[in-house]
Amino acid sequence: MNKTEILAMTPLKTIIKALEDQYVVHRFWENPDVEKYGANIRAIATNGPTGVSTTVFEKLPAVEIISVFGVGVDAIDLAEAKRRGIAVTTTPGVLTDDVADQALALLIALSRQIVAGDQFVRTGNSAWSTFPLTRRVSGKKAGILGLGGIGKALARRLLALDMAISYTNRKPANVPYRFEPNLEKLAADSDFLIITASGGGSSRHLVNARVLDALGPNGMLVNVARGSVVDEEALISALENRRIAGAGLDVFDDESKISPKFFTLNNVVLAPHAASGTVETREAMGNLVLGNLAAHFAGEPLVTPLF
Ligand code: 8YV
Repeated sequence: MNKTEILAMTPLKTIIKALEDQYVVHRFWENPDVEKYGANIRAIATNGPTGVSTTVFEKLPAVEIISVFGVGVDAIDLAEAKRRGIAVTTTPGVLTDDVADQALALLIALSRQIVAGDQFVRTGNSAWSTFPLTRRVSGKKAGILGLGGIGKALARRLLALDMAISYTNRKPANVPYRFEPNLEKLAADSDFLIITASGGGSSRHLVNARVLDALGPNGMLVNVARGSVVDEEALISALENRRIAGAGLDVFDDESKISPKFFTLNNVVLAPHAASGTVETREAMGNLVLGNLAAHFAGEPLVTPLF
């Protein structure tokens, strides 16, 4: 029997071999000319930030399923997928703890200047040399933007640090934290503003210059969600002019070419969109991508369908 043809949008390093064992895998990043081979593609495998562009999507008339290696679906035209009766699956649950861990790690690294301290020691300073004082984390006020599974997992971690937790969300959740519907007010009342909201049109540039000014010169921003939630120009200006104290960023506006302006700032801690990037989680995510594709082509119920 001929192998089913699928399209991988990005290298998906941990599962590409398994995919290639079972399917004819067209590698979009090496061969983006989908007109030439798109007619027989029955599935798309992609990750959260890459999704699939509308122009590629419309050149794939036979697609039945999009299996996402991640939870974000902001880079996929979901309405069009629904209209065409295409199933979409993600990898919910398995990355929640890692992303919450990364948010906490960035928050502490930023506030306690862990990266600068490492550089300080590596460049020959003794432990008795004077390193600038940092800012306490425990007992501070945290504002969480987006209280889904990841936001809640983060809140649990922050409770262990005796933080007072408030959040902005589309609607109040059944949690013992303070709901603040106004993001500017949340920022004004927070030492740390942490973004765990979904990306996409409805959250685009929610964190703008006004919100950053409300966070203020002692406030710090952490983003493990999507670069698009923040107005990046406004953020860079606020960081350059010390209108906020600092930012810990795992995500950026253009992740294929991160703005070099960040590299000259000493009040940022940067990570390469690595929040879900542990061996354990990437293995679990890969298994879900493979499992969803296998279930679909076996005519069985999908493991983790979005729809
Ligand atoms: C990426 C993510 O999928 O889940 C998401 O939406 O952004 C990440 O987990 C992961 O980095 C793979 O590229």
